[in-house]
Amino acid sequence: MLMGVRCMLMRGGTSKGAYFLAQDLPAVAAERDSLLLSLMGSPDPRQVDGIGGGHPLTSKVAVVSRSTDPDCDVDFLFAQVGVDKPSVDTTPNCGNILAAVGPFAIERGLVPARDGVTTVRVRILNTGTLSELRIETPGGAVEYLGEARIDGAPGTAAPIAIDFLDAEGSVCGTLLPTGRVVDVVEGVAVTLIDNGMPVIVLRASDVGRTGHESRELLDKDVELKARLEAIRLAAGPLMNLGDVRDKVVPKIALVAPPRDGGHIATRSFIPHECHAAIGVFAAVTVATAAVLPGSPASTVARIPEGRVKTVSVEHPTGEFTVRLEVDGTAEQPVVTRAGLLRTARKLFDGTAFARLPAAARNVAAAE
Ligand code: NQM
Repeated sequence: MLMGVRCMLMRGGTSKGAYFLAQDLPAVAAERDSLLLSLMGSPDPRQVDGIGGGHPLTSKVAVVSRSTDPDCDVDFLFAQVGVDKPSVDTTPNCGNILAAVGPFAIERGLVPARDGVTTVRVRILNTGTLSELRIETPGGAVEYLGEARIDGAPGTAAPIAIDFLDAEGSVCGTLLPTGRVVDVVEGVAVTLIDNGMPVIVLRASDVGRTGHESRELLDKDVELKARLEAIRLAAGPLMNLGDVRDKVVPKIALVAPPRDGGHIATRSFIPHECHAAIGVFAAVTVATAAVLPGSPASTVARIPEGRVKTVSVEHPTGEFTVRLEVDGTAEQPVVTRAGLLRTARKLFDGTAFARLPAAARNVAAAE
């Protein structure tokens, strides 16, 4: 038996996902997850029997509802659906999928659109992080087309400005879970940091790479991947994440001196495949690591002066600009707000079909 679920397919930044209203999915997490696995076609490297795109960046889900927090408009639960594993991980944030939550909430009538620009305040349930999205809504309808360009997504589209108000320690509890700017893990100097995403930041040169290699080359680099996974497994408990063998966090960012006019170069792993660009929260977190004096990232970055810093993070398909507002002292800077620009697009709206899980089939048959 097949089960139809109302679903909107959207590009959010450099990712693509299936967007659902929470009320259209089972309330029990285990039932919801088995439904999502079937809808996306997991586990299967090609996700051919579902609507997933066969890659972590296109195997994502957003579950959206009116917020129960009077300070927010909507609640957003992000789910990373495994491609070749039957996993649904709601531990991390996803700032790319977040970008399309604003348009989706307006399209589904959760937030009334103003004539001009509509601000949508989103609480990310995975981590409790608050964000503010500004969506172009001329005449009270979402405008997807426009002139904004983000590297990693083709063409141009209407801009979506996003501000994060409190991303620090989103999953690890504090910005620097070990209390240190530098730790040595498996013989490599790293910063273990979470400003929206738990990330292990290390110099590419410390693992014998330039940090300017292509994504394809790095994805084939079996020796590097084994070394990074050993670092990740050792870092997990230090970051308050426990055994991370089956978790998608922490991610890993190799950093290097900038080469294309930016402030720092990155190659990030999410965590086993090299990202085509860089995740939103990963970019914010790497930029934050780069402003901390003495961190491995600070030794390769060229960070601009001033309290408000516009940091251009280079990645395999271009750059990602993060605006950081920094307080504190020169020795101990504190990032108080992070802002950035994304775009999003509605791709498809309709009904997605899942194979009804065995348990639900029995209930349906008995009715
Ligand atoms: O870091 C990739 C992406 C992401 C997550 C990943 C993201 C983020 O590019 O906020 O956006 O790290 O799996 O969508």
